[in-house]
Amino acid sequence: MKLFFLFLLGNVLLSCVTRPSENLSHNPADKLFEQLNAIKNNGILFGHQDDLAYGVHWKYKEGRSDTYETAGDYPALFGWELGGLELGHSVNLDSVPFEKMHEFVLKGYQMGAVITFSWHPYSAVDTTKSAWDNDHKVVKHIIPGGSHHEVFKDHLDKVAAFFSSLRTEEGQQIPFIFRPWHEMDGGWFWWGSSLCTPDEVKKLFRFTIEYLRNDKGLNFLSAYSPDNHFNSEEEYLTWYPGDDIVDIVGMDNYGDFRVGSENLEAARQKLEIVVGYAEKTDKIAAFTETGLDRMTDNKWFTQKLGEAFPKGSEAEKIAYVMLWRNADTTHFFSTYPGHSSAADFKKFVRREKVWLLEDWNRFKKENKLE
Ligand code: BMA
Repeated sequence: MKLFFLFLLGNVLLSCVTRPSENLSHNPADKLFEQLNAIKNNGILFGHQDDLAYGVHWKYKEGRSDTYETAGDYPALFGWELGGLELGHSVNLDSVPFEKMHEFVLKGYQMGAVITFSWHPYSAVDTTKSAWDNDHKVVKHIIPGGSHHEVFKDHLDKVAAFFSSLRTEEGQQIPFIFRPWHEMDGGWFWWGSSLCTPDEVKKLFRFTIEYLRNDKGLNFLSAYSPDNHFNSEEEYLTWYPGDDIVDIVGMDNYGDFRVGSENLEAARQKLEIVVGYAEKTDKIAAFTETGLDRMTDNKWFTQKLGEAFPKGSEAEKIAYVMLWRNADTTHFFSTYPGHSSAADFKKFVRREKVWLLEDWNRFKKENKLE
């Protein structure tokens, strides 16, 4: 009898900490939200842009990954870039063929990883101008009512077609995060603070998400990610398009990690603003982009990056941190095998709450989140 009660008690306790898979949403994007939401306080996914496509000394070699070859496991999140897709190009602005990206996305999803997309689109007003054109106003011409709104819609149609093609063999839509109009608080993009008003950016963001969701029937998570130019929640929300549009609140931040002028305390406080807002509004908080170009600090991972979300801090409630791409020896933001920061990277990803793919998959399995 005693044993029976113990058994019952055990089951009751277990049902409190785990949730049966049947309770998970059937909609892939909602399920991804539930998975990411469950990480809060438990772990932080390590992500890397273009990780499966190329690394510092290689390109398009099946199974290769600078992260895997340095630390023995793949990232738990893969970032991909869409720039060029809107013009019908077959390769993105970093020469990644969209056909290959399609394969990598499928593969990453099958491995259990989270997929996120950034977008550095060409201007719909003058398609010879890249995302970094900060001399010509674009946003006011492409939002509803603008002279180039229809051209912009055509660009979005191309993005929608690509997103819609991301399906498993059974035809199920692969869930993903879309993070458009990032770093709008900086002055380097045509959608940045030097060329448009917060209201115009909000309109652009809203139109983009609503068009893809309502007109194109796509289901995905959206992410809002200004750069680091804010010191309060109010400033953080300057460009925010609305709680009904956004699922993930994030921040890109390279500036507070620049060697010689680091401000890790500021980086932590900004992450805490993001986490605080996510907590209030039931969103997911994330560190959407960071890294150190050429990784000129061998202890950067544990002593700089890790210090922006120290153990036990509120900042540690972010669901993921994504490092920018490893293009070649002159332009790389993470580590690679043989690099002088490799040992420190291994140490960083061994930190209890920093998760590569195996940790993430184990967590999902143990908590019936698959
Ligand atoms: C930037 C750099 C560029 C790249 C762009 C889009 O930060 O890495 O080389 O073209 O991102 O991926």
